[in-house]
Amino acid sequence: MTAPNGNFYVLLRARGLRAGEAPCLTVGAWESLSYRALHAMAAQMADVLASAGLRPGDRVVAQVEKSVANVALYLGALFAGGVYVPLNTGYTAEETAYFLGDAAPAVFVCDPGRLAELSPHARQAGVGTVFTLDREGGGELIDAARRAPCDTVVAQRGEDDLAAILYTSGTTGRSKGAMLTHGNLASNAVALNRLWGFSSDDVLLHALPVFHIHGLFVALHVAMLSGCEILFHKSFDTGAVRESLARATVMMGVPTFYARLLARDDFRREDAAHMRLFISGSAPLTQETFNAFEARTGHRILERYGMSEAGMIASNPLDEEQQGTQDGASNGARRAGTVGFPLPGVSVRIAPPDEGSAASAQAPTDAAPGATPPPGEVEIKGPNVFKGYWRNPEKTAEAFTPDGYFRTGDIGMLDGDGRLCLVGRAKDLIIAGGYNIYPKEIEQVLDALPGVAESAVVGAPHPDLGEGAIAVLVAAGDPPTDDEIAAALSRLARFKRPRRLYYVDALPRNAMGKVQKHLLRATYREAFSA
Ligand code: MLC
Repeated sequence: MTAPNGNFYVLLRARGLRAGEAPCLTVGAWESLSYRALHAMAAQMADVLASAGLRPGDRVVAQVEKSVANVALYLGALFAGGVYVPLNTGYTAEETAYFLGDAAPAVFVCDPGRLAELSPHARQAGVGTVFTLDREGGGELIDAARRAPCDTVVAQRGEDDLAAILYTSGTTGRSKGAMLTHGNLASNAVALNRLWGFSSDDVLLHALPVFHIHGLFVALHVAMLSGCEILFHKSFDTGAVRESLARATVMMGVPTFYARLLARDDFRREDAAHMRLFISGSAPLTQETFNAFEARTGHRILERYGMSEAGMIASNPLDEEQQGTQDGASNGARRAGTVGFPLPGVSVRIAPPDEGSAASAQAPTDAAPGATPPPGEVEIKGPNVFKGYWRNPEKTAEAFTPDGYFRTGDIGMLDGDGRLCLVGRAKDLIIAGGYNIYPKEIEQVLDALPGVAESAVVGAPHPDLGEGAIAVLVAAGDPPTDDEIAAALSRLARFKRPRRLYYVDALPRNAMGKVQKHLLRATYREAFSA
């Protein structure tokens, strides 16, 4: 007897083919691709990848703009049993070279405009085939796919086999690839689809990038499992999004989406009247935005919590009335300041705050409703949790507790009802507009500059992006010119570059010599208020 195919694509395809001619991806006002057509395109992509030498388990690195063809490429990679590795299109050639070297893909797909600068790096990394795909979804890849048959058989995969690698930068050293399995993707997609009440009557407004877990997995998987229509925006444009709300029923976004909608005077209650649900994630949603959005539209934004290593972990309830406490009283309201309850099957516990120090002999406390342990690092276990970091057993071992919980690096607490509230981060991380920025990476570039003795990069509250990066420098002799600093930072993607620079005589340090970043955050908290 053959084992059932654990390839997550089997499930997506079955639901998609059931939806048949129903619209799947709608771009602009008219152009709609049906579920049947999208899955035919995915089969053709799979054939092209396999013909290029891709074998199950091989990586496909994609660094392309958002397009329908990009979605078909992702599905085609799963179909062929490949491991999909999406990259932010903002990465510089130097950054991309690192990812190619680390992932060692059989196939790399990039924008034709960047082919000349990236193909030497692909060659050096031993990439077998490079295809181009442009922002309109045209290029060699799609040309080849159009000529390919669409009767390919979905590659056999086990639930524990890799489906994707998502790179996340680290607090030290280079980026690590979080390995997600077919089982990880399936468990999360099915749980969220139910939890958020998706049906084929929904219309999802999709304006997120598709190189991150939020836009690629959470949004697309949940919608595709229900066979609903997806209004596929290339990027977040408030005017276009406001217009689309009249046709949509659900939107998923980062807090910046909500802040930008609220910044428009013409965004009114009527605009959101057709919507059943607004979901926010990837960065903390402020109480102010939550309240202002409710006052303006009558909608209480549903905040959820996740990360590349674990997909979604917790979510506020969909139903404002039905979620009951142990004693049956209603506590269902989506609450600002909490990310809700752990997803079904996901265990969340809070490690003692000083875990690892000599003073801590206490074992972590289990998440028991009714108890209110003090804040500590959030640790999780469940079918959503990744398999480890790609080719990095050391970082993998560090990331898990001896009893198999993943250390998230976020500081949180569980309230008496079992809701998770995040209060800070153990890891040194800035989240700007939903993009993670790791200060260490920027500090290394600044510290290497002649004229810089040392630097510290921290986040300051930013009205649009939530947080913005600022750099505090200590000069050694003549400080570098603005042009020298800009030239050095040009090695990094633009979104990572600090938006403000300050000079000080010395960085504040504690008795152990560690830079006290909380003091810098306090000193520069008004950096973006002017
Ligand atoms: C763009 N820029 C940013 C930025 N986005 N800088 C810091 N942070 C960001 N998020 C910079 C660009 O480099 C550029 O710099 C300038 O801003 C204008 O670029 P743009 O492309 O015109 O920006 P815009 O369209 O306004 O984009 C902002 C945004 C976008 C918020 C709409 O960043 C976005 O879609 N964010 C969503 C990110 C996301 O999906 N995250 C999910 C991660 S998954 P210059 O120098 O050229 O002017 C995850 C797990 C989970 O976290 O739980 O979901």
